[in-house]
Amino acid sequence: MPTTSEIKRQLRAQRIETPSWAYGNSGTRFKVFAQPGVPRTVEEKIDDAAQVHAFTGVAPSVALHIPWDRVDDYSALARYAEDAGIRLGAINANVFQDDDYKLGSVTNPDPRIRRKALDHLLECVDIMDATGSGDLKLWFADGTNYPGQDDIRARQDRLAEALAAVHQRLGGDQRMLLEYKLFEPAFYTTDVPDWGTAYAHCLQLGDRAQVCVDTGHHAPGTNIEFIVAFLLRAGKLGAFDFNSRFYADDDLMVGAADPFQLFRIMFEVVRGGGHDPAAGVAFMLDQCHNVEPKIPGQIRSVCNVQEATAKALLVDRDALAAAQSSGDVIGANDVLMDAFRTDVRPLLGELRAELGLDPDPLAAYLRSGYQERIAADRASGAQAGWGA
Ligand code: AOS
Ligand code: ZN
Ligand code: ZN
Repeated sequence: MPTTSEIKRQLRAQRIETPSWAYGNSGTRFKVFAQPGVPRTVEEKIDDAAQVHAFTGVAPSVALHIPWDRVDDYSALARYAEDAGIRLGAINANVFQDDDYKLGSVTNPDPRIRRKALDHLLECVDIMDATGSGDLKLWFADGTNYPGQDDIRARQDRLAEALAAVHQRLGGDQRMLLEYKLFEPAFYTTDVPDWGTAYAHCLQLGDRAQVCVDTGHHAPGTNIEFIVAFLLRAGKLGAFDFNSRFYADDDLMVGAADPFQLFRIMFEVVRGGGHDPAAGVAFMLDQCHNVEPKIPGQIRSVCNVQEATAKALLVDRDALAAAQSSGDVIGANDVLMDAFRTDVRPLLGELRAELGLDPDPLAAYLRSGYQERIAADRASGAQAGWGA
């Protein structure tokens, strides 16, 4: 059983990255409800992400999305983030929001459009060079809506070709994180629909290619912790896009729908050594706050990831191994459930106090006056939103 100070040491080392797009307005295809104080520029998104870090102490980076966060000078943006107390994290490419991509991006039957998509991915690596970001996150909306619409196998060939060109371009500590998603926007075939497809491509590509597990991207009932255990064992778990879902890719606050699942996932992360920063697993959030306030939504998610991690670290692994090897089915399950049922909020409160933070980050943020200030200061000008 790890000691409290060991658990705290590991929690202090954990890093959770927030996404720039979580701070802008978002919604569904039916309606986007604008909120007061939402950022108008990428710098303002960085300011808001810095608040999440200031109150939680474990969210020191923000992921960018290109072109939503396009600027002229990325090195200057990196300095801006540094001055705000955080750094720029993963670069998320976007090859899904251009009319040209109606029939796909890197898997499009038209070679001109494939070239355009690849050029964007390579441009994202140039941006990484300027920002110092280590991770390129790739999610493809590519797929088809009707049987016969395109050649499923040829699309895999085109995908492999584009991924290889990107892999080839990476240098230094850079890597690519390939994200999969069961469906949406394509409704018949998706070119990277599941972890197996992503894993197979990454395996073929080489060491700089790893899989990103977005927790909202599976069929209902999928055992995500199994996927996590498998990928970690294979050295191919690169990152998480954490969020929660009740139905499909709902992008709700982490741990809101199923805190037990989040615990089970984090237990497999801990079991496989993935919580050790040296393992290089990036814990990112991928959320769209449609009705809840943005910064509080991110703070809540960061705290929920931390809570699940603390519970996972609390599992008495020796007792678990003993129960497992003696075939004590109920005893083994009890060991896991004991940790899940433990209230770790006092432990996290202590940890934050030791870091000089308020034990309750959300309450402290709400008291800080920041929300009122941005609502007043950002009253004019166009707000950033999903897609802008
Ligand atoms: C899309 O469903 C994926 O979750 C992406 O990771 C992400 O939400 C999008 O690319 C925004 O960057
Ligand atoms: Zn995602
Ligand atoms: Zn998604």
